[in-house]
Amino acid sequence: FSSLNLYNSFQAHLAEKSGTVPKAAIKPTDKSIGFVGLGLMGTGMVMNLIKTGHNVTVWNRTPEKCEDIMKAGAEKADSVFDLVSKCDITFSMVSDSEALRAIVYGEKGASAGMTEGKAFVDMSTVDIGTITGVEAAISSRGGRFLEAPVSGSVSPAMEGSLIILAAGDKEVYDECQSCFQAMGKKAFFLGDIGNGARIKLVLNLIGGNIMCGLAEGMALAEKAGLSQSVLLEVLNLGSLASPLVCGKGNAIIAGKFPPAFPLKYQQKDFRLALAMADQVEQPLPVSAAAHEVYKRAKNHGFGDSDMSAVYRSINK
Ligand code: NA7
Repeated sequence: FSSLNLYNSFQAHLAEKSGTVPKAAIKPTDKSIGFVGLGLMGTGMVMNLIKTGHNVTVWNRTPEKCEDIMKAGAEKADSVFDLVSKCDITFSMVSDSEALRAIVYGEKGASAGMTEGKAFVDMSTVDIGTITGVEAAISSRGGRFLEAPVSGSVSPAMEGSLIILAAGDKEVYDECQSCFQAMGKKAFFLGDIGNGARIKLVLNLIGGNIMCGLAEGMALAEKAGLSQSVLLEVLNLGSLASPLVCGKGNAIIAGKFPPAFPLKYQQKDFRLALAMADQVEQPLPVSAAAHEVYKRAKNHGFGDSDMSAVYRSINK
């Protein structure tokens, strides 16, 4: 029994415990897969699809970003229309609602390329109105639609350990299983369209609030002459320990904020979550204040830095 066998059986045991499928055991669907959006998230996600044997074609607005992916084995399409026409299932991972509308509508867009039975799966974080509009546009052409936003930032996208929050067409969800196993560690089916976006916004609202609290605490510690390193060590040993507190706390101490989750997207998600709260008449006074903190940080020029750069505009 070699150590590699032991490792693989350990991985399989871990996977069984956590409900995930080990990457080597994934049986890729024979459907042709399209992918739009080779940004920070999309690049890792596509690489994991390719590595697990999926047949992938890509399109990105800035075509140069397709080059490395093509070297890894993907084909390239000339437009979103071309991509959707060639593929059975097309995924998208673009920046925001506006970007999703830009790739779906219009004569070179995804809805124009839809025919009976094809599927479109959006994995971006967008507002609920945009998701329901896109679903209607895809369905009106005979296509099937699933929303599948993700929990997790760049590292989980690279590792294939995202958490996938899907809603909409259950049949498409089932057909996407090998892709979701490649990109994530667990996928949830949440029922009606909009529920994926809703839970994603709630999650990011919680994460953004925790980040603000951590940044204020770290700033207060420094102003009070306390060691931020000791504070973080204490946090990491106690009930508040989490990958977020540890990772973002270290970023604050190092003074380096490379984008794992860009601050501009954290601010966008606060905006969308506050709009959702308004619709269901849920007051969110703490989140409304935190949103202002992110808006100010964006105005201070930290939009493209990681969300933890909110510390910079708090500790002035
Ligand atoms: P990035 O790294 O900012 O990448 C955004 C992607 O979206 C990138 O491929 C962009 O193309 C694409 N994009 C943006 N606007 C458009 C328009 N108008 N048309 C077509 N394509 C567009 O974002 P992340 O990967 O970090 O995040 C993606 C999502 O996950 C987002 O919803 C987050 O909230 C969570 P480009 O390369 O700039 O030409």
